Amino acid sequence: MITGATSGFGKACAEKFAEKGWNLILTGRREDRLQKIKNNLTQKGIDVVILNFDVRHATEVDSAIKKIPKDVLPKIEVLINNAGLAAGRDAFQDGNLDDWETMIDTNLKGLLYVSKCLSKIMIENKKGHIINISSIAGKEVYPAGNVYCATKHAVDAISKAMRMDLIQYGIKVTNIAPGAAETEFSLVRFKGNKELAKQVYDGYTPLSANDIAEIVYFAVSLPSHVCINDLTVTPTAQASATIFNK
Ligand code: NDP
Ligand code: 8X3
Repeated sequence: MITGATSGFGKACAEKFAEKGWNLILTGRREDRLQKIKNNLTQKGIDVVILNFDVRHATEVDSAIKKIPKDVLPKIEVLINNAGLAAGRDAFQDGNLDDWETMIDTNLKGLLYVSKCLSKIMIENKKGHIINISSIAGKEVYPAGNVYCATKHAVDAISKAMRMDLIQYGIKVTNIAPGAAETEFSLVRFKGNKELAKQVYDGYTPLSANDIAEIVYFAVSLPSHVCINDLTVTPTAQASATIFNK
């Protein structure tokens, strides 16, 4: 199951896992995109369940997960908690409260709601692997990154906490912390401003969504006794959240 599969890392993970023959549960708010991805993968022989919901609302999460067909539940092996976003890049004192709520509700609370439901299914199944997509922003703080960085630090912390509590059920938890990757992320962060979004990736080669999908797939395909706890990946031209070789 991949949250936020309509774009970027989530869509690339869907394509990578499908290429390897995995059946998928794909989620997101943009139903047209989910349907298009489903049609494409179904033609390749992959079974795809799409769940159209907003991770910010616990009741929506709960009722969407209840729609997963009963025969699919025992087959759920992996949850990729990917849905997330940055909204704005303002100094703390100028922060927009709606942006703050959106990031906290999506990146932290949404991940918690989905994981609570799925961890129960994985406990029933007596196996599972939860991959949390955090960020370099969960390892470091940068100017005007404030609340986004706080939500990703929280993902880092909750990954450690989940690993401790789920260890007794043999469930793996992997935290992945990417640096700059060119997806729709910056377009969303800068609210559709294409020029500002483009500037983020000017002068160096950023990571691609496919790079992250390769890494997620690698983490999932390791033997059952091996668990990558935490993995930070940046473009070669990025040494920290703020140091780039441009
Ligand atoms: P994209 O904007 O390309 O994709 C984000 C995905 O999240 C979309 O599929 C979107 O689907 C989904 N999403 C956002 N809000 C919600 C919501 N409320 N409910 C359900 N789904 C939602 O960005 P990326 O692929 O880059 O981002 C994926 C993850 O990676 C995020 O958690 C991001 O913070 C993280 N990340 C990104 C980095 C980058 O540089 N790109 C680096 C490090 C981490 P829809 O709009 O259809 O709901
Ligand atoms: C996305 C990468 O550096 O913009 O999480 O926070 S960064």
